Amino acid sequence: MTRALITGITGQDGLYLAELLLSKGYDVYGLIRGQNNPKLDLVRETVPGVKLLTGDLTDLSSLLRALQVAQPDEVYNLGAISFVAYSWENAMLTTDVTGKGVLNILEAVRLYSGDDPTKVRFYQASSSEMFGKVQEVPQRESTLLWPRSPYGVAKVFGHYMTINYRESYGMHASSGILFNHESPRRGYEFVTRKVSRAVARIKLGLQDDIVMGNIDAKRDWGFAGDYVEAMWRMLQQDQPDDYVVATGVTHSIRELLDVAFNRVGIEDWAGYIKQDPRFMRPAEVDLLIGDPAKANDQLGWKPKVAFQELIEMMVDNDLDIERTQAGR
Ligand code: NDP
Ligand code: GDR
Repeated sequence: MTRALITGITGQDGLYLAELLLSKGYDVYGLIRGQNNPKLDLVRETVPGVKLLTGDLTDLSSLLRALQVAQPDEVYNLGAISFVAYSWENAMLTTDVTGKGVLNILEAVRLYSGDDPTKVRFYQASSSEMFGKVQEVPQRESTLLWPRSPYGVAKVFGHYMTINYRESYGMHASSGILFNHESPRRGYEFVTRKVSRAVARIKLGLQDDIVMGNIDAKRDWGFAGDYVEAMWRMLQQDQPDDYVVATGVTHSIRELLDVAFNRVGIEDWAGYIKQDPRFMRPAEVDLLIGDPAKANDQLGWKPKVAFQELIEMMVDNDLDIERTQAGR
């Protein structure tokens, strides 16, 4: 039985990846932090087959202990402070977790692996946010990185550290440069989920408007359930490598608003939107669009869920949640 350890098990991707690996017959371990993590029950209910271990990416010894218990063949490092806006207000914490945390887990895996650097296959959750002020359209594996946020800078550190451990020690370490991916499990702080919930609440008469930041930014949005499949495929390759994972299609936040409001029968949404500098970023990433050709060719990976279907799925899910809560 293949054994896997996932950091970030309480997050959107951790849950989808755990479901995927369990469905493939893996023995799955998840790293959970804190002495009373509020998401513990959610993980236990969603993926009851996962064995939970306590640990934190800032604590090297906790990572070593987790590796010794899990004895994994594959490690997926999904743990991070992942909200870009938050990273300006907590730049050092973001650096410690999202940046240095990668070094900690790479070092833990190296020490755990002893004389066999390929004993464990390692996946690093890199991000399109590393492209920041984009130097090429669309963005591919070779595009120059130009991060625009403390989060993006921390991810660049983790990305290059992963490459460095591969080149220095011969580790089977791969980095997935994933573009935005969403789902009904997305955190409410991210723009798609903020919009899907607010639109559901407006439709049900529970909310009057949505206060937004920059609605002209463009993102290449895919479905998280599709993207975890690409992570797994990377670790099944004979050779470790880096891959862009994206749909190759970009949409503005205005288009996101169009699809979400149309789903509940509202065509003219302008009157429901307020803008507030509070949600504007000190440096914005204006346009992201990925070229997934390498992942298509080498991993045989293709996204299945397109933008409109994704947003409609999220709005429908939030309508159900809000209706249930309002009925209580
Ligand atoms: P989430 O924000 O949903 O999940 C982040 C996870 O990291 C949570 O489980 C969180 O645990 C955990 N975490 C936070 N701090 C620590 C720490 N100090 N030690 C260990 N774990 C910690 O993110 P996603 O699931 O959306 O993303 C997964 C990964 O992929 C992240 O690294 C993210 O940066 C990256 N990524 C995401 C993209 C996306 O569009 N979703 C795109 C590209 C990259 P807790 O619940 O305890 O806070
Ligand atoms: P992003 O996602 O920063 O791309 O990072 P987010 O959904 O937070 O923002 C996308 C774009 O929407 C604009 N925006 C708003 N964003 C939020 N959150 N709230 C608002 O009210 C709002 N109004 C406009 C933003 O300015 C931005 O342009 C996500 C995270 O999952 C990262 O961890 C991951 O690495 C990248 O995607 C790829």
